[in-house]
Amino acid sequence: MNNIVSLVTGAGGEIGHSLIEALAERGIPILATDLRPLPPPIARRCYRVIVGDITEPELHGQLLQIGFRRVFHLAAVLSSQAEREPEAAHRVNVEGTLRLLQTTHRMAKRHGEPISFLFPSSIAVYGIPSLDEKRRAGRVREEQYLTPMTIYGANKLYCELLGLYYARFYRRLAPEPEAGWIDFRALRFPGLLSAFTVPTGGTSDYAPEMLHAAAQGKPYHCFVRPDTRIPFMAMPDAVHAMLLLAEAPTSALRSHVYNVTAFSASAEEIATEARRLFPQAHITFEPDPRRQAIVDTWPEALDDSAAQRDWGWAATHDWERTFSEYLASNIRRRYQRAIT
Ligand code: AKB
Repeated sequence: MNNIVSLVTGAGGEIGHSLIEALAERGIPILATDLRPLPPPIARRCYRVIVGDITEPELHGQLLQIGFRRVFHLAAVLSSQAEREPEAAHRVNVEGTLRLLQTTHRMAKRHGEPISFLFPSSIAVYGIPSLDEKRRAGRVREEQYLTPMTIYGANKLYCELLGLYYARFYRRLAPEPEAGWIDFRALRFPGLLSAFTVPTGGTSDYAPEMLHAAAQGKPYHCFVRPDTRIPFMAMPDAVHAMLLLAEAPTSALRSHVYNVTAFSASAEEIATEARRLFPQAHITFEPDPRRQAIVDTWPEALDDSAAQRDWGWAATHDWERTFSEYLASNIRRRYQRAIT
C-alpha cells in the first residue's frame, strides 16, 4: 500500500496516534483530519492535516480536492460520552460516517477503482441480556447478540450495515464490475490498551486509566466491579489488525465485519497486574451503575476465528507480552520522562 494516500479521520484520538506512526514508518503518505489541531509530533508524520468537523461539507470539499485512495475512519464519540450526549454522538458517529462514505464514493468514481474503507467497530455492537447469559455465552461470534443497549453500539452496528449497503449499492451501479466502489471492511475491537495515550469517553477505559494512574502513583477508583470481564487487546495489535485487514485481498474475505481479540481479563486481574508492575498503585473499586450496566452487556470473550481463517489474523501480544513487555516499560518511561 506504499504511496497510496491514506485518509485517517479522528487522527488525534487513541488509535490515530498509533496508526499514524505505523503508516508513516511504512512510508505511506497520510492525509489526517481531526476536530482539533494534532500534537506536533503526530502532525509532522502527515503529508497534510485538515482541522475540521467530519459532519461539515467544507471538510469534505477539502478532502476531495486533496484526494486519497484508502480510508481509516476513526472519528467517533465513544460509549460513555455518547450516553451523555446521544444526539451529538449520532451526528458524529452516523452522519459523519454517511458523509464520508459519500465522499469516498465520489473519490472512487473519480479514480475508476475501488477504495478500501476501514471502519473500526466495537464489542459495543453486542448486547447480552443478563450476566448469567454473558457467562454462558463465552466466546461470541459476529452474528450473535446484535442488540446493543447503548447509542454508541447502535451507531456502530448501523454504520457496519451502512458501509456494506454503500459498497453493494454503488457496485451494482458501476458501469464495469471493478470501477469505482467502496471496499468496506469493519473490525470489531475489544477494549484497547495503549502505553502512550489515555482514552476519553469510553467504557472500557477503566483498564488503561488504572494502569496509567498506577504508574504515576495516583489513586484510582475503578468504575466497574472487580469481576467485570471483557476482552482486550494491546494497541500495537489493533494497528496490526487494521493494516492486515486493509491489505487482505478482496477475494479472501467472506465477510465485511470481523471480530478481533487478544485475551479476556477481569477488572480485578488487571488491578492485580497493575499492583505487581507498579507497587505504588492505589486502586479501589467504586462501581458506577450506568457504566457497569454497559459493560455487563458486552461479551466476556470474542470468537475471532473468521479473521484467522480469512486474512491470517493472530494477536501478537498475549497477556504476558502486553503487560510485562509493552505496557510496563513504555508507561514507566512515559511518566519518568514527565517527572524528570
Ligand atoms: C468504548 O469503551 O466505548 C470503546 C469501545 C469498547 O468501543 N473503547
